Amino acid sequence: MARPSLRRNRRLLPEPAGPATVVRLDAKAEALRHLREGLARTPREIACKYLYDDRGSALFEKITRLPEYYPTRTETKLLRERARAIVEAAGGAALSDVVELGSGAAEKTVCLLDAALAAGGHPRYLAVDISAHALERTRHILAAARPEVHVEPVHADYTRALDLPPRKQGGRRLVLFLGGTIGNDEDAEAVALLSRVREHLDQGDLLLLGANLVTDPAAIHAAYNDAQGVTAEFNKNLLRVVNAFAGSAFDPELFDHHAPWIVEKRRIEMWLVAREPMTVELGRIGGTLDLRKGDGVRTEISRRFTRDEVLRLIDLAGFSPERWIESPDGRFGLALGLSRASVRGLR
Ligand code: SAH
Ligand code: AVI
Repeated sequence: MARPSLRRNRRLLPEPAGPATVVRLDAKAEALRHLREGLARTPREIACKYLYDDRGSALFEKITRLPEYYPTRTETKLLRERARAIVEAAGGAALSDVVELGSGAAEKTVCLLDAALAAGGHPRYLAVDISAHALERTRHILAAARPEVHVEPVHADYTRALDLPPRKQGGRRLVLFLGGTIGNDEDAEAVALLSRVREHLDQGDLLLLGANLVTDPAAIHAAYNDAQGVTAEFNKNLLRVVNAFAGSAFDPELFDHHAPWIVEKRRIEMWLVAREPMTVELGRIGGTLDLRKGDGVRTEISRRFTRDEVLRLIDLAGFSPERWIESPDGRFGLALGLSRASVRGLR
């Protein structure tokens, strides 16, 4: 595959008006720079966090209900069956903060919150997500279903910074990172993120990490190539998000969804592949992107782990493995880690 030309254009961002705007513009300038760098890289890449605008979040929810998409069903069942034991290990009534990264619609979090309430606790729930739509849904669902739980939405990109409200005095914190979202990162990013999480924890606080495990490649492939084409739509929607954000002119209909299982890397990769030669105006990203027919942009990796790989990741980030819970079909695992004083880091 030949590299595309990525000609720079030096159009400037509008001048910042005041301190709050400066922060927002910094974030925007940084995002435009990342997009520019990603499209110039081999392979070309757009970060998967851009999949989740309002429409993308709604499409993801639809994916979780597809017959082919097994991870959500498998993890939900595990959590329902083991919620009591997890909450007991996390302090029972002393569990005062449940923090969830990439909370989505938080549908499966309810069973953990229920177990904490049943143990006599009154946990606050901090839902961290890049999608305002997903956070609003969470607030709605929980306000109706569990009015006794105080929900605090934290609208943030956890790859940039993780600002959490101060913890409640005296209680324990449990951080949830579910859905197998850890598999959307390479090791270095995953360890960096979990290490940042640990900075918000005291010794004895816990992390519950959900991870997709290595299983039958046909089942994995089907989960990302569903018959109804919802995943294809979810993938193409990313180009609409980038257009809206950066003023670029990608035409999603000129791309095919491609999601192969990469055996040697034990991961699905999602790509958008050009159906015909094109030159795309990149708007505020700068310049244009030349693609030939068959050229692709990678939009997500979704890894499958072994148990030992998951335990190693949490260990490197400063969590001592406490418990491993695996689905009977071996497709999904939950690692419960206890926050330690020290981080090993990835060497
Ligand atoms: N935990 C839910 C949702 C998983 S989908 C589940 O298990 O079903 C991944 C979620 O992470 C989405 O809600 C998405 O909006 C959020 N997300 C992805 N990248 C993010 C980032 N960089 N910062 C914050 N949230 C992010
Ligand atoms: C959020 N994440 C764990 C999903 C996954 O399976 O990697 C996102 C997704 N991509 C395509 N389908 C679902």
